[in-house]
Amino acid sequence: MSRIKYIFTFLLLWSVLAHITNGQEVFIGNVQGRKNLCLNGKWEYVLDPYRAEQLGWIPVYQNAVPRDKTDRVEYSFNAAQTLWVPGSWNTQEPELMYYEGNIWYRRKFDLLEGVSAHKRYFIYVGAANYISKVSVNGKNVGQHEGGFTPFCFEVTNLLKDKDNYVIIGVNASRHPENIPAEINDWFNHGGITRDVYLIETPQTFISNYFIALDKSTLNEKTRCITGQIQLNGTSFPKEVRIQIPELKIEEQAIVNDEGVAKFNIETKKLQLWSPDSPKLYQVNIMSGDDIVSDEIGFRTIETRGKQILLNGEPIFLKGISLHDENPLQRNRANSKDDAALVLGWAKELGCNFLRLAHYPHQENIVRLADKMGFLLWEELPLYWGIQWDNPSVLKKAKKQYKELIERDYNRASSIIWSIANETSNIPSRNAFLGELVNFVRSLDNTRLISAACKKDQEVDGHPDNVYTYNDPLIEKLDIISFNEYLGWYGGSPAECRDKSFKMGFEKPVIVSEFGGGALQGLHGDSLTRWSEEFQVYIYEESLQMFDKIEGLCGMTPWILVDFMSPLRQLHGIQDGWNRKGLISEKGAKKKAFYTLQEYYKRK
Ligand code: GCB
Repeated sequence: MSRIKYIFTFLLLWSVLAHITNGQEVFIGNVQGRKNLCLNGKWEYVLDPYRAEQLGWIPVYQNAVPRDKTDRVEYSFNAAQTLWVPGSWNTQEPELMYYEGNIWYRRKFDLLEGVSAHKRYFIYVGAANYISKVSVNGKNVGQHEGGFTPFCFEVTNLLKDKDNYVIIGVNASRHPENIPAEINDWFNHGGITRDVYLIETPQTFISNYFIALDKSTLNEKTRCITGQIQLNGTSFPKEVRIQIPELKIEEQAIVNDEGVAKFNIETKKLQLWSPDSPKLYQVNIMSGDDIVSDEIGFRTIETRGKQILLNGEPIFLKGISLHDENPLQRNRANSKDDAALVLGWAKELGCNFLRLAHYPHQENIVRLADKMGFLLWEELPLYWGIQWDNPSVLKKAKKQYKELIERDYNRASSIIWSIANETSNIPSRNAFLGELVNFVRSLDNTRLISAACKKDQEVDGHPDNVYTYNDPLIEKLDIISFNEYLGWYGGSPAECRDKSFKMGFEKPVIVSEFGGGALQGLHGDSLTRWSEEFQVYIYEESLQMFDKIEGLCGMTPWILVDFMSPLRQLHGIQDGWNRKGLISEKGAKKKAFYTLQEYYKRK
């Protein structure tokens, strides 16, 4: 072969392989709708608090076994203890309760149908907190940072028919340059906290799709569904097909050189999605021999002056805040049952809206919200102590937001992206969050953007009776949101009567947090701290105070259920739980649950 021909062949081969390389992070949407092998269950684990790997010992990911009786290998998965995946490691073994270091997990698997040369394979992890290193059959395939969003690595050339193993090293330590940073008011559940799958796809496959109602056609007889399908592979078909059987839609869309197909489809008699009527349509997407089906609802969300409009009509968001925890099991929520437990309580409370605080929750809850008719506020853990002037932190925030949007874009329930919680109005934060707002809007213009802000008085230190909101960040947001704990942190509930509100912007308002703590079963008069009666008193006064806000469009009181928090150590009362829930960690309702339920009945 001549030198030129050789180089040309090499380049060609390289460009082909560049598309199918192990270790490449690929986003695959709707994993439950794919052919997959679920790898949930018992995984063996090796504890590695001092990161022994860094000492140059045999790397754990190589899964070594002694060659003979003289050989030294100082770890073994074979006789190791096991942890459940998905699950928080902390509550599975007493000695892991406050462990935040490294744990290496191993899981063996066989491919029942054998490895196919015509297929591609990916390891998908719904979430692992906080940094994960993934290897398959002794080869590193990639690393992911961020504890709440999914990730996926290609492993096509690494698999055998039998005796495969995947090792995932998870590190849960907290650092100032992480998102979230070092201190939070929630439990830092470590480990592989969401589902793990091996996904099988054709050579060219539908990696993701973004489908929504075109809001400019809301009032037309033929409303349009608009979208984009992303293919992944080395060569693409000319067209993809989109079917919505119930609407008798069967359309084709042209695929461009990047594997992207855009479409705009006219519909007749399209029924809109709303909390009262959470209508979902089966949507099938087909490309060559790949087919993915989903259930998608169509709605619009926008603001007009001080109103929030769902499908063009003003709506009041009767909400509650949630952490992504199953309190009964002291675990990160990770299943459909976990989602059903809390959404059942929220329905009983009379809610049509939920704040999924303070980080992306499991996909099951978002999908169930679509089915049950809840509207959602979703957010990233841009919480206390973020390094606003560190460009690598901004990069991480963008990546985490992209992963969240890619996962949930097709969910009608999700209507608000919140970009931060209780951050101070300083130039570096304004620049960081300003850029993040632009980034989020550039990825998704089908939702509203907000952030839980603080009142001006918290920054200038001169509280008075008129609470003002002039944070310049609000200029870039669609909704004014703030957390307000008068009566619990400072002041007494009675002072709520003296307060009024001045908004510096003509925008709708959502009170994103308020409330106070109570130990379920502890009774006293309404001035006795931690009693259920005190919590009721705070709710009664706060609700009357917030009702005075012109443009109040909703609220998400803090919080539905008591949640684990190492910050909360008051013995006999908190014992590691933040007690602001309306329901205890054992599932018993406190009196204030009924106070809010009554208020929502009247709204
Ligand atoms: C807040 C935070 C939330 C805390 C809550 C509290 O403002 O946003 O994460 O848990 O107050 O209980 O103090």
